[in-house]
Amino acid sequence: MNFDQRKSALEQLHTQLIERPNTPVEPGNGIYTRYQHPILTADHTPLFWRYDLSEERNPYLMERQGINAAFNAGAILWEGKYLLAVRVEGNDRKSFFAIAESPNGIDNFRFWDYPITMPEVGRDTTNVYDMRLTHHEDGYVYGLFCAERKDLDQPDNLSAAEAQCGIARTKDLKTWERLPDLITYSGQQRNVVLHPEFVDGKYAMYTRPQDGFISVGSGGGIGWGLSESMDGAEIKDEVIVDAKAYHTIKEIKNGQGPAPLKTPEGWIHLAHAVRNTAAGLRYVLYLFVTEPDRPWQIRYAPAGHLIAPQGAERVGDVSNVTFTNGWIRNQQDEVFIYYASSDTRMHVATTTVAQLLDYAKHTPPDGLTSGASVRTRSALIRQNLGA
Ligand code: M1P
Repeated sequence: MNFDQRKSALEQLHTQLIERPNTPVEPGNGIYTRYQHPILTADHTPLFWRYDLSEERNPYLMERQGINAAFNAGAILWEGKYLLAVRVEGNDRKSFFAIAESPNGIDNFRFWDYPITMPEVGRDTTNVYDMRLTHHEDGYVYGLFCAERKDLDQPDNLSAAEAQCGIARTKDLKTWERLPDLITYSGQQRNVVLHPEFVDGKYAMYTRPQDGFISVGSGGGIGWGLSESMDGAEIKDEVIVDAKAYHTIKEIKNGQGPAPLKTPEGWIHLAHAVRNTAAGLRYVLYLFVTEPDRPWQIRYAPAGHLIAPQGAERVGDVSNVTFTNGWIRNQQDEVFIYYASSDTRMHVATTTVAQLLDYAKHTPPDGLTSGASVRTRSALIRQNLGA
């Protein structure tokens, strides 16, 4: 193939991939509907991000700056479009954020021409990832994300890093104002999410205190705290909303997904939970509902996972992982759950506010023993068999 033939073959494949319709996988489990294809992969990124398209400079039409993965996306409904703030990871292992837009939320996701240029504050960030978007009632869209830097106290340990919560805000999703990182008194922070409303006149955040970079140590659980401001945000006191627990899906750690959805029956939360196995960590998604006036108090906590990696989702750069930091509720109260599989690609599952509340209210909570699980299952069987 000569240069022009290769270029047009690449363009054709790329267009086919982006315009490929996504079809629901029926009948599903009644809680949500999965879709046949991932909605975003590394191959969805524009060719002009990866190739030098000049024959003079790049006669072999080589990929000059490869993309490794597109995953862990924040989400927002913006001017009628479904927008994802995607964690795009280059072959150099560095992540950055880029907006991809779809007319219907399930297919035809197309990246904007340029990734987000995120300003720096303080010491330069080595890596940024997992942005949660919150359209706050103060008028700004906030992006809270993990800001990772080398741990300077351990110069000889090249894996020693520090995770803190980076904060940026925007009014158009194009130009971002970086604000100082969140200050807490819990060592490190990942999975911090801004609540969309003021609470007692203050900004409220879900946190995830942790002792180290990977291991949460004695920290962990989804925390909650208030800050007077987002420009110099500081949480002095954290309370735990949802603790990790022995022999549950969240035995090792857990973390808030996107900002919760407000309903008259409470705030619907989506989160990830991690447990250890002989094959390594297993990440699943779960749901809980907190009280309408006290978003830090759990009202309904269905047992177990809502979404776990299935089939091809189970394999990737970090296998056996589902992770979420974005969902969209549209004007019809349909909910688009955006989740990543195995730190590699993005998927969507669709449902409604009504279905999620029904699931939360009617799925038994975790009884914490096999005996308790048999009792709730036998009650269901008796109802169905009429005995
Ligand atoms: O590799 C799985 C996930 O690991 C981390 O999440 P957490 O701190 O909650 O365990 C993050 O690096 C996340 O991006 C990643 O998907």
